[in-house]
Amino acid sequence: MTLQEIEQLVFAEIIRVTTAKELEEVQHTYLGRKGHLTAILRGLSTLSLEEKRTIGEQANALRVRIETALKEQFGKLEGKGEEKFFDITFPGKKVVTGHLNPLTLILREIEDIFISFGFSVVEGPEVETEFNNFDALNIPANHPAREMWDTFWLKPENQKLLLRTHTSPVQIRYMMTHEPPFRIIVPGTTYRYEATDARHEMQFTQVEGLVVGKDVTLANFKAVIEAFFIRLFAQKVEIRLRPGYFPFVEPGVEVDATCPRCKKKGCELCKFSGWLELGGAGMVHPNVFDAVKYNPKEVQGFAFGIGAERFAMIKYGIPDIRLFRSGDLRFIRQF
Ligand code: FA5
Repeated sequence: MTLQEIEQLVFAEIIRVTTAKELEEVQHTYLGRKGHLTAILRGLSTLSLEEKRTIGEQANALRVRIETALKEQFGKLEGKGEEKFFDITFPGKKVVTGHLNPLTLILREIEDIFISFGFSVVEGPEVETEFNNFDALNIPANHPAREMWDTFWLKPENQKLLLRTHTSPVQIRYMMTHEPPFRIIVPGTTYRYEATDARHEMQFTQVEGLVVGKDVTLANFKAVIEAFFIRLFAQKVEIRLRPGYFPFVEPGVEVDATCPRCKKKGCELCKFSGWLELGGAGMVHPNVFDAVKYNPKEVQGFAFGIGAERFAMIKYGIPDIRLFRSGDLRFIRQF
């Protein structure tokens, strides 16, 4: 077949076919291994240099046009002529969805509960100044209380920047830019340079609370934390306040709640004491109010700081805090 004959036939055939299978046959007839155009292209080597150039050029141009026409027609015929069978009883494909880390779940729940109590959710930076993390919180340099928080200092050391050891510096940031009365919680990541075990991580999460206004008392705090705990664990609990020392509160307390698992009978979770330690709290120290230029004679406030992983461990029965950031999908998929 000559190039002219091919050109006359092939395009008509491409348009005439009605199924993809027929079109494949046309493709095979002209462009297949033994196709008409392939034969001409293969025969080029036997021609003179002049013929090679002119015929070669024409043959290649024709091949491109045929391929374009085939492509277009394949597009039009897609699916035509094939019998379509749809089995409506065939089980659907399961859509694989991701899971939220239990830490995210507990933080959302904690935030929702406090929002329903009229609190606002506030955030602060994880890299803090020494002033906000320590000095303004009544923990001056060389004060032994600094040893309560093993700190990651950032270089260069003369800038006195650090990874916050607690969420309490956000108290300072917020009070310096807002006037009382207010109620806030501050969820956030915190860091301590300490050995890890089943209950301690170098990177963990705290939720700070701060309420400042006129006539705010520790009794208000006890009522709020009790209502919060009842909502989170959907059961009645008792709250116990023990004296505790934090330089930025006076008086300071350690907050315990009756163990939601054994209900005070004693179990592994509460180390057979019937009580679980939730965090620290107290009445904002006058020195802290001084640092943020509030008048301690006019306003009072309570503050608290609780460990979020601790709540998730209690609520979901997680035995080891290191699982949260392990990246182990077998852990995450359980939630
Ligand atoms: C504080 O960090 C105070 N800022 C809390 C506070 C705020 C007191 C406001 C008074 C007023 P503490 O170091 O105890 O306190 O930490 C509070 C909670 O954080 C602990 O009860 C614990 O649940 C959690 N936590 C502390 N260190 C770790 C750690 N290494 N890994 C996991 N959770 C921790």
